[in-house]
Amino acid sequence: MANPLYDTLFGRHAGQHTPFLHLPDGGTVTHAEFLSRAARFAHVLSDLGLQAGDRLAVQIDKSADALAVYAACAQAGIIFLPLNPAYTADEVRYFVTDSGAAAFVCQPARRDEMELVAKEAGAKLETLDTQGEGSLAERADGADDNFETVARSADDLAAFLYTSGTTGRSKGAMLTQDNLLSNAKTLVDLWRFTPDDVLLHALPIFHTHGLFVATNVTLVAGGAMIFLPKLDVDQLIEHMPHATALMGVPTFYTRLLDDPRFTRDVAANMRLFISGSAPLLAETHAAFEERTGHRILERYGMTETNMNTSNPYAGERRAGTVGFPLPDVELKITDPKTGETLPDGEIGSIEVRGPNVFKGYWQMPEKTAQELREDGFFITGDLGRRDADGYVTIVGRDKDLIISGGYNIYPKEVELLLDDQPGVLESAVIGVPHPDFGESVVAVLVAKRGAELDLDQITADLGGALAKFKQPRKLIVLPELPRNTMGKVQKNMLRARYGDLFQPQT
Ligand code: MCA
Ligand code: AMP
Repeated sequence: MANPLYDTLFGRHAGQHTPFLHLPDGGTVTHAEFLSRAARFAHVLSDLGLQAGDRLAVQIDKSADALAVYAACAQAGIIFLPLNPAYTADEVRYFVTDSGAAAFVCQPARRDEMELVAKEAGAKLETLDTQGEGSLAERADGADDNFETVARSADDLAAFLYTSGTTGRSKGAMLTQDNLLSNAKTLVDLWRFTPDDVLLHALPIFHTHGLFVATNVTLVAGGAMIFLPKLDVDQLIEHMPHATALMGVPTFYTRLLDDPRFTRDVAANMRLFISGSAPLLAETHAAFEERTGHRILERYGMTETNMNTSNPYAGERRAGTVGFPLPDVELKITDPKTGETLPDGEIGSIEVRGPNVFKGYWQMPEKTAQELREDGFFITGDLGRRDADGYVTIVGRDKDLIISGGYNIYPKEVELLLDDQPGVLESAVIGVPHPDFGESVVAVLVAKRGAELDLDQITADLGGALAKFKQPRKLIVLPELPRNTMGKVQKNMLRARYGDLFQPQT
């Protein structure tokens, strides 16, 4: 029976004994092996009672098995909800509960911590690690490796990805099969992926970039991946001579450039370097070309939309721009106040429409209506302009958002926790330039009258509540926050004042 996502990404490779994943230990997983593992997981999930349309939340480390669970969800019609392993139990509780997940798979080492989370959410708890251990893996070992694919249509939901909000409450972006498939097919054509491609994959697989862009594109093209657990420059340099393409956030490229062993020779077999998720500095673009002879191809996307724009494969890859709208994506620049379309060259709100645009936020009709217009245009919250020759440049954000190493941090979420700390009157969380992560988190605190702030205690408290990457790298105490005449905190003044906090001292 038809299931476009499963058939197009996975099913088409049935019976193929060619490599799909090259693992860092030298092992290889063929397409056929991968599909039988996925089928086993699909049996386990349906034996657990999960049916098409149910949500499966997973917070596990990257591995071939972890990817097979994604394929299993596609095959069984289950909505896949991946979560960053860095999230604390407090953070996870919200996602598992809000999504109404029928089951939750966590790392075996965190089972005790997550038992209560799963219980409160009414979700079954299973475990899986990177060594093929854990209750889910054990069940899969004994399951049948042939699973009858559950029929789904292109409009059915395939995944929920949670994206934080400016109000501090995360929203579950509902992505359909067609959202994912249309984008993957478009990117395969645009970036000229073929079965000969070997993608160096060092991104996490719980976000759009590593899961839907990198993995789906490779699967649609029928290529293979060198599947590394995380970014490790030693490993990138070791494996690059056997790869043809790399996708990374800008930190990948700055770290490669920081290593003198990364040379033109190391990159000689590569045909394409792609960057996204955060702005790539023009100087990184130039330094990379000088070192390797390659011009990085920068593209722009979002959790809610997959990819929206890309620099051209054959034409000029213009540094500092995110290129042109994808062939099936309409993009307009609008006045943030009136929504009127602005002429080329003017800065405004970036809005996009196309088969890539999500269905809405799970159980949040008002939020959906605020951002997704009735005519299908999605208000991205990014500010940009389009040149006369069509290149789009992102100039800033209309949303209060920090992007650190490609991870999004919504200041409001951190501020709400800081404001609850003993002695804190108010707080402002800002992003300041950081040489490695692009931006880094800084918190500015104001104490209540007569109170003495215990910054070590505050840091420790935040540590228990927030994933490490969201935690402020620095806490600063001021007598008051700068405000405009309307009483609004002027974060731009704080950003200017602390802009060189992480810059190397000369
Ligand atoms: C790790 N740490 C971080 C970050 N990552 N801190 C701030 N920002 C980060 N991004 C912390 C850890 O908690 C740890 O703290 C220390 O830094 C080192 O941890 P480690 O795991 O070794 O970090 P790393 O391997 O150096 O990771 C940095 C990284 C990684 C490679 C930049 O964060 C990464 O892979 N980022 C990619 C994220 C991504 O895929 N984004 C796409 C989202 P301590 O040492 O103190 O314990 S999708 C998206 O944005 C849209 C759709 C799009 O357009 O793609
Ligand atoms: P997320 O919500 O994690 O999907 O992050 C999406 C956001 O990342 C976008 O709204 C942009 O602000 C940012 N982003 C993605 N790609 C780029 C890029 N190439 N340049 C600048 N910002 C980007």
